[in-house]
Amino acid sequence: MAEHTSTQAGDGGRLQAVLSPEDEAGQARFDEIIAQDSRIEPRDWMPEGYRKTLTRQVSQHAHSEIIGMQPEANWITRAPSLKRKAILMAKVQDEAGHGLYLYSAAETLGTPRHVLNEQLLTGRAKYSSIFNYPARTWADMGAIGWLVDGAAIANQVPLCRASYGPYGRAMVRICKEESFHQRQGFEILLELSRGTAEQKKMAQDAVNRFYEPSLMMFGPPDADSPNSKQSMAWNIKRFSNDDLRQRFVGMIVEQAKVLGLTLPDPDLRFDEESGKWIHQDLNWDEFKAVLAGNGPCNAQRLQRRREAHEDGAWVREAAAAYAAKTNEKAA
Ligand code: BYC
Repeated sequence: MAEHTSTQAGDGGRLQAVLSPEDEAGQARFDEIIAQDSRIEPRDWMPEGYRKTLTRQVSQHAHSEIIGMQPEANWITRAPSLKRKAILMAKVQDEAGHGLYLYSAAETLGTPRHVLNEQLLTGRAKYSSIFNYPARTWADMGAIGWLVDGAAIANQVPLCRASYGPYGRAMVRICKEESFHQRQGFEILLELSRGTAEQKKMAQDAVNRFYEPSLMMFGPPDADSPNSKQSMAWNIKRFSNDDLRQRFVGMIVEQAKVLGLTLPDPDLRFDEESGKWIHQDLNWDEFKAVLAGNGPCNAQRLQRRREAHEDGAWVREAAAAYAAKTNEKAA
């Protein structure tokens, strides 16, 4: 483990990390597993950088699921029918479940959940930029399902093959549920698009507002993505941010036609020569502002999360008391 690692002056007087024989063997085994495209499990030796990167990505992902419940939960009481309400409630509950699988996967890397939660509540941890945009109309439930869950699927299906076992396995179930979410969003938009002129306008307006933020979910352009190269070398990420964004654009262009809606992008076209979709330049200044906490809803999302955490204190206390009692009895 890294605790055994010492440093000594190397060539030119620079300090170099020296691995203990135990670490050297661990590193060799780790490299072999990665080269075989096989899986690392929690008890396996892993480099500290790998552990850190995964803890960062998996916990950010978990936070995104939990914060991501808010824009939709906001519409449960205003869903237009009992059927829509039941479906939306099931979807929001699914997101809570995804958060739980992902926190559990992150904990296997050694950081306890209360620490991860603290990072979220104090605003130190990131979560997906998309959830800092407001859900203004019922049609936004359609646009979020179609575009946000659609982008999530495009990004997450390759993560089912992530080299870290608990993360990859959690992603399999999450992706199945995300597919249902995407379809329910598509179906909401389809119904609105085939409805009155006013309903169609509402659907188009929602797509207009969520198009660009959903493309930003894939992260910064490859040239500005500090983590991609190493994460791909470790078989955590399988495709670059731009490659996944491309796939997503190709997917929604066709689906928009079926919906009878347009994508608000005057530059959108397929370039035969490069085999790539050309889309408008995304507003990366806005993306940075959202990540820095200055998006339209950052403050509200965190405040609501803090309140929910406080409101849930009695549940945690009751669960801890029950566990203590059960342990006492067993002893
Ligand atoms: N928002 O080097 P990069 C869902 C950060 S779906 C916020 O490319 P990486 C859901 C990035 O963390 C959404 N931050 O990073 C759907 C890094 O920050 P630090 C969640 C972003 O990790 C429906 C920095 O920018 N999905 O949950 O290689 C309903 C540099 O970026 C974003 C996942 O989390 C962003 N959009 O690639 C409810 C999927 N993009 O930590 C819920 C798993 C980048 O270095 N995660 N950053 O300071 C991933 O696949 C990757 O972490 C990313 C970023 C593609 C997001």
